[in-house]
Amino acid sequence: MKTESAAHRFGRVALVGRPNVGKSTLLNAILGTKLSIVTPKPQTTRHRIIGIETRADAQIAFIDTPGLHQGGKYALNRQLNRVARQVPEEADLLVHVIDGARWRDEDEDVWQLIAKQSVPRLLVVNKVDKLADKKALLPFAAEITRERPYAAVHFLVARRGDGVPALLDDIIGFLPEGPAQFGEDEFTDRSERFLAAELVREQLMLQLGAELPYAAAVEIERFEDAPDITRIGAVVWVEREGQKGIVIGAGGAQLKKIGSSARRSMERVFDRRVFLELWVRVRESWSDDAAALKQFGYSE
Ligand SMILES: Nc1nc2c(ncn2[C@@H]2O[C@H](COP(=O)(O)OP(=O)(O)OP(=O)(O)O)[C@@H](O)[C@H]2O)c(=O)[nH]1
Ligand SMILES: [Mg+2]
Repeated sequence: MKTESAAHRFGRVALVGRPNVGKSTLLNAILGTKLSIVTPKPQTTRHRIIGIETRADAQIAFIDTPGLHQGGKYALNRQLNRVARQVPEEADLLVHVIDGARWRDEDEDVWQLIAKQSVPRLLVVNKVDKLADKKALLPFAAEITRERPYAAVHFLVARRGDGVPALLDDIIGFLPEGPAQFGEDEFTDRSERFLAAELVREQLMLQLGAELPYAAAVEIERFEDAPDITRIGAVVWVEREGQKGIVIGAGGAQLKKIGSSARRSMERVFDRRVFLELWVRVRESWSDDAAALKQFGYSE
């Protein structure tokens, strides 16, 4: 019997959903590497980040997005939602991620957004490990899809990678035929400089409580590659003098802890030694200031 190899496929796949449902966790699980930062707090992702998966038969450019949300009142919130709203327009396939068997108003907002696109939509019910009653899943999915035409539904535990290979196979089947658009060894559109800033912000979000994670932005001032080490200098911008003290901590202990965790993540991701210096500075109400958002790389 003659075997014919399937045509090569290429497509852009947007990961969309409200904040905190596991979009970035899913991206990292698909790529098998850490690209997008993940924290238990909503509004972790602030940028459109492309992660490229290259296989023999297909190349897929996954686009991670900020969670579409209600109620945010600052220019930063509007910018995050602007990115979340734009991305579906450039995708060949939309993957809508939700958290367990719950459908909130913000999930409905995402559906309303993607329903306008003429490309296929997949529903990913993530975090099914948290559900005590797994029997509720199928009736829930049937109810959601009755009036909302998703092309398929997948149940996932993105944090453990459960369900990810089957989802990936399904995604490839929906993509148009076409040649690869990125080099074989390219895995993102983002620079190491960008990833370094994100890894510092991840530690700020993980280690600081209350409102501080939302008041922090990171700007890389120095990024120098030497043969044996990369030297990175970064500024943590906060909105008020009092926040500066919290980030620095007694005797500088908090900032030191943030810095050493971020440095270790960078060494893992970049696979080389890193020397990291952090400074904390105040930029009054930056998250509601268009010029500051631009300076910190939030508007493209
Ligand atoms: N129990 C469980 N937790 C998960 C799973 N996937 C992700 N999480 C957790 O959910 C939280 C949010 O994950 P993220 O990947 O940052 O979510 P996101 O949708 O990218 O969030 P934003 O960037 O804020 O929009 C983190 O604490 C993850 O570890 C899962 O399958 N099961
Ligand atoms: Mg995210």
